[in-house]
Amino acid sequence: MSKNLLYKLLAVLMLAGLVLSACGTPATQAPAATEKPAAVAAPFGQATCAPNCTYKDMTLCYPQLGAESDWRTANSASFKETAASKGVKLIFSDAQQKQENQISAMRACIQQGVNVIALPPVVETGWDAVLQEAKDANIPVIVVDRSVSADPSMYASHIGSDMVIEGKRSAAEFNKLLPNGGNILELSGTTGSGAAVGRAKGFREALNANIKILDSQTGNFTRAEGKPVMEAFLKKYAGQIQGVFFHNDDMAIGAVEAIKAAGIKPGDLKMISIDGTRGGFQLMIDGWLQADVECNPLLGPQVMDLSLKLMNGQTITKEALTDESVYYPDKAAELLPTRKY
Ligand code: GYE
Repeated sequence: MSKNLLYKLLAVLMLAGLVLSACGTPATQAPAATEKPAAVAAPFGQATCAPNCTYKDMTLCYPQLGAESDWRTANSASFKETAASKGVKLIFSDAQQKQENQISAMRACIQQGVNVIALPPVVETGWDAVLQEAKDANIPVIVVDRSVSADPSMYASHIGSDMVIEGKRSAAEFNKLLPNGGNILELSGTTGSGAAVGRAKGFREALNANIKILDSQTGNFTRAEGKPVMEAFLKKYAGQIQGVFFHNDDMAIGAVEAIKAAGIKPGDLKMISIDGTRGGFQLMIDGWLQADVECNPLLGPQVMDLSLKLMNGQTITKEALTDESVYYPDKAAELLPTRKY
């Protein structure tokens, strides 16, 4: 082969190499044909039966906070009865008003792999860690009744009453009952609970400036604690008060025992309470309460409806507050037989 021919052959080979490498795909880039489409994440909390899950597929955890009041008893019954009628498997526990018990009950439910946790938080703070654990396990949490201070991204929804409005409604009643002002006392609910915090806030925001709250003590939402708190109040403020505000009917019922024992007659003190239980209605009929601000505990059906939506991958409302009103003595006897709690 002549030198000339060799050069020509080499030049052709080099050109072919150049063309090939220009058409080829660089080694660092994977061929497009073998790329897999990115996996689309299922909506948070969606169950494997989605989109056809029914109530019978549902395991719902309800770590109830306690059994401190008639409101709470009705709330527990609402969950148990609704679950039984719909065929929902309900994991129910009673934390006896202790946050640590609610947290352990939640952890047991996470371990079991329930579909949804509905949490009625005894207090507002201290839920971040367990809410994160539920999130990591793909278990949505619906906050029920009282609120939590955690960031709303930590839970799926909050269903319950507007506690601030309940406080404002209570204040509006005192404004009407004591138009010339006066001194009142407050028996508040469990310290740090969303119900007590919200009611106290709304009450103070709407109370006329000429009505003074001389003192505020917790009765923990129970009859048992309402009575001694009222006894102590009556000793300390005898003759100085015109009214008492109760954060719930059970404390009012306990306190009325102390008030009766002190020889005070119905109507001598203006009294407003919250819940609208049968016990509260009876206090209105007997002349002790001048109004009872409604707080509805029958949340079972709504929570289970939202839980099913979550299981089926649907989006749900972030906050659902119940429509409520105020009851007065004039209709109390007529309405009492119709009361469900
Ligand atoms: O008013 C009270 C109960 O959180 C709304 O808790 C609930 C309150 C209710 O013990 O009776």
